[in-house]
Amino acid sequence: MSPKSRPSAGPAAQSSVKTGAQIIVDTLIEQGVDTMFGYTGGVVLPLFDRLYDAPINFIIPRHEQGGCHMADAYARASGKVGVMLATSGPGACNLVTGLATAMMDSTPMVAITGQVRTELIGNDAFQEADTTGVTRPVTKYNCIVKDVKDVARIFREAFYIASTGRQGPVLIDVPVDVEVAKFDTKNPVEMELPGYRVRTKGHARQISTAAKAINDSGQPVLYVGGGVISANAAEELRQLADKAHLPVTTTLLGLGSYDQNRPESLDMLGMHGAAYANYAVQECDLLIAVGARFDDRVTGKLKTFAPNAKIIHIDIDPASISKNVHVDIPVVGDAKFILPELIKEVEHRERKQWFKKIAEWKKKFPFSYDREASTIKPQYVIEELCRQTKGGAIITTGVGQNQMWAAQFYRFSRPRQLISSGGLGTMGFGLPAAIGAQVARPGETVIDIDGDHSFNMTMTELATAVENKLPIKVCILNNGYMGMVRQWQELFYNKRYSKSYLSNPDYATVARAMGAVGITVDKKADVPKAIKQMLAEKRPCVADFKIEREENVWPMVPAGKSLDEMSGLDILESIA
Ligand SMILES: Cc1ncc(C[n+]2csc(CCOP(=O)(O)OP(=O)(O)O)c2C)c(N)n1
Ligand SMILES: [Mg+2]
Repeated sequence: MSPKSRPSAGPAAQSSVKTGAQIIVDTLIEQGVDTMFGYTGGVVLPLFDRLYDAPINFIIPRHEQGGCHMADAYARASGKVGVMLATSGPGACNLVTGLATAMMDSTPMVAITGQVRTELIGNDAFQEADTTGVTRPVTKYNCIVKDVKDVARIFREAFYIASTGRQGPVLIDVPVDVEVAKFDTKNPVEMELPGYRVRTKGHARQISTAAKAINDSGQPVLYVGGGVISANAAEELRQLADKAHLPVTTTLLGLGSYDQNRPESLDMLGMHGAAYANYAVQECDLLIAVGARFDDRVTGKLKTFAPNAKIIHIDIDPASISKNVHVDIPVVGDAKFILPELIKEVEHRERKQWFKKIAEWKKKFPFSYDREASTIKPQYVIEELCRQTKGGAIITTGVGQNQMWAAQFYRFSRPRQLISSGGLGTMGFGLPAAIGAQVARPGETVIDIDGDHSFNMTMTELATAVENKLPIKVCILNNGYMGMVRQWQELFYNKRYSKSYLSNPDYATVARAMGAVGITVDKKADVPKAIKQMLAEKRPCVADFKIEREENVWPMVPAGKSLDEMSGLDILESIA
């Protein structure tokens, strides 16, 4: 039915007496929501009825997990709160992976779930699941609304909690009788969060202590995480690095917070990070962590992590301080406020010896691969993508080797440019994330660099991209294998490739069947023109690159080893 022929909402929409469903929609609009994702079902019908003519762009995924990843990526790409709506029971349960993904990567999201009637809760009613129980560990906060008078307050609180402090997903469960109950909304409502405190400004003395440590350091490293991007503090970070003259390494989620084309960039650190970043961290005398949480993929063996370094940790989340690594100078607060204060007190230092050492490591161990190979190397596909998009595309990824190669070989220069599941490592994130990012940033080129098996998990969402006319590009680095698992089996299980191979469909045919463009690329010489065609397509486009099947990601810090105990350096050195 066209919007013009829709039956009107009627005079009830004008009155201050409103249903819970109408209050929810009004609160969403008040919170600035103009786009949301959701899937219908019995107990959310009153809410969907109110959304019928609401001024909200509504995207329907093919599976609630996909919708949750879309809302997550929409938030990461836009800086706004992502909103996802699902029905009770199976719909709500399908959100769990998406919520856990958002939780681990601190994405601001509000998930709304319908629930069975209040009087039926606990009765094993049809499509009943204990949604707040199931999602408690994977949300920053969740609650069930039991009374219509609380709807507006709880929804405002949800947006506030999701988007302040260490951001994260909040879930509100709404029984269907609360959606239809009426309430007079003429009195204003206030949030009631007496126990929720957010520290924004850092402690002045701690900031001065940090500045002194930076000024005194001969071999510092700035170690930056996704928190700098969430805080919209990339510009302040650049100014700090510039003024104090600091080399900068980032985590996977921190990529884009600092322009990788700048000479001070050490690129990504950690398990598959740059050798020069890992060596610099191991040899530094001062590690300045900003919005990063010392994840095990970053630190390697904790006991020997940055053994000579004094550690400064700037973070909004007090619970992250000294959680994994002992911190000498903690500064709790928002990087957006703290970095300008720090900049005032730091001084320029030449650090000639230190930068010389770093330049030597960079020269000796760059990210590299066999450029002369006759097969399609995945790294070549990504380098060519980066070249043709001039490093300007928004990149989403699957999980596995594809994700690590994307991080190593695309050059990120601005925040919110890489959208990847870091903490949870969720295969199937890439395609729905590309959709969410493209919805958030309509004019930009959005490319999902995916693994074949990651793509298999949520490829049904290609239909969502087609339906919404989103010109996303999907580059499948198709090695047939669950490549990262195969790599571990090669290195640690004597090449016993147990259950890490599955046959795949012909992706170009799948894409065409869904109304997208499909391209198969099986010759190295065809890579540039296939990418050119893909970038020119107005419709969603899937390019299936049949890559070298047993390529490995180097370097690699084997689990439990120190950051400087990298494998594969001999390979990098020999082809550098
Ligand atoms: C949902 C989910 N299930 C299982 C895993 C474990 N896992 C990590 S990487 C990987 C293989 C990924 O294969 P593919 O998407 O083809 O990427 P490749 O490594 O080949 O680039 C698996 C199974 C995961 N990360 N997520
Ligand atoms: Mg694969």
